[in-house]
Amino acid sequence: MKTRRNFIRLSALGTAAVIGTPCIASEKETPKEKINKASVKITKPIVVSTWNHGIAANAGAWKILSKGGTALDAVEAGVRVTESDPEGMSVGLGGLPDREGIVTLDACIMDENNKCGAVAFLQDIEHPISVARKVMEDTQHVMLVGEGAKQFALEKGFEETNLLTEKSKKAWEEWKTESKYQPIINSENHDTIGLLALDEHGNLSGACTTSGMAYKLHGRVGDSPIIGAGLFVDNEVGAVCATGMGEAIIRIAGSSIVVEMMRNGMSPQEACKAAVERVVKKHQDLTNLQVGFLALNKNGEVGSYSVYSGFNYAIQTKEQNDLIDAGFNREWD
Ligand code: SD4
Repeated sequence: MKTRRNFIRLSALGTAAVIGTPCIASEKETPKEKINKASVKITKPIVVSTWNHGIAANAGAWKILSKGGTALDAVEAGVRVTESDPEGMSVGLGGLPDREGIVTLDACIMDENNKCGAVAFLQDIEHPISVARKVMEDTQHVMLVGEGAKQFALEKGFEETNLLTEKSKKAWEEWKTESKYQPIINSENHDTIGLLALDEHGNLSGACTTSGMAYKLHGRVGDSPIIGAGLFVDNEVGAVCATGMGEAIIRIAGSSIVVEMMRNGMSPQEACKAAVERVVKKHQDLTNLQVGFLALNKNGEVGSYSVYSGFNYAIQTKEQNDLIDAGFNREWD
């Protein structure tokens, strides 16, 4: 991971993309007052998303945001681009399978009204994010999994698709011979897309979708479909998504604590950094334990931080279309 990504490096450790004018707030203000202050220049619309594939995903979201569309429509459209890309081996079509050679997908979506939907362990459906949205909009539930999720998708008109491409199948076959069928967790085999948007109307939404950790045990579900872990949105405060080793993100309720820390006055960057420090504190063995958070607050301020160097995110506004390095706690050994 250290060497394979090309970055536009804006600054060293602790990079924050503060697009709006930061507010100068008095000690007495509540966090809500601080972020809603009239003097703050809010940057909107804005879309941010994880990793290099975020550039194409943002472009998909931007088509909607730039025409005054909603953040919810934008986040769904954005990550659908990644889900359909057969070259991306960690999301949707072309995603690396589990150790049985089966592609299983996790996704969730959350809007400005705290409505949310999720699917986990879903198979043979190219757009889990759209199934998650249907769960949110057409049912009284938040999450459907496995066979039930697939059945629901088929009933809603989604088509069955073989998601295992030749390339991914070949990678899995090579992995099987070399790894003796042991799941490997490392930084090279997982790159979820999490995408957050603030629309022209000032509303936030987020989406997160993945094929999860490559060669995982059959049945394993990561953080990405879990509201509060892989994604959390509170329209009064901000939106957060996570990437990396899902187990570590779930253990600290990752995305929800970043939102809470922003609610209590931290900037997106400070909150992502604090959550990463919590991950580091709670895990004695940090071998290959990459976790990254990406946060967007109500003012259009962005922050991102990871355990190890190498995490980056894409940002698109009227003025900007870039890939930016996240801050990080340590270099890879
Ligand atoms: C998971 N968090 O399944 C996902 C994988 C990931 O970047 O984010 N990769 O654990």
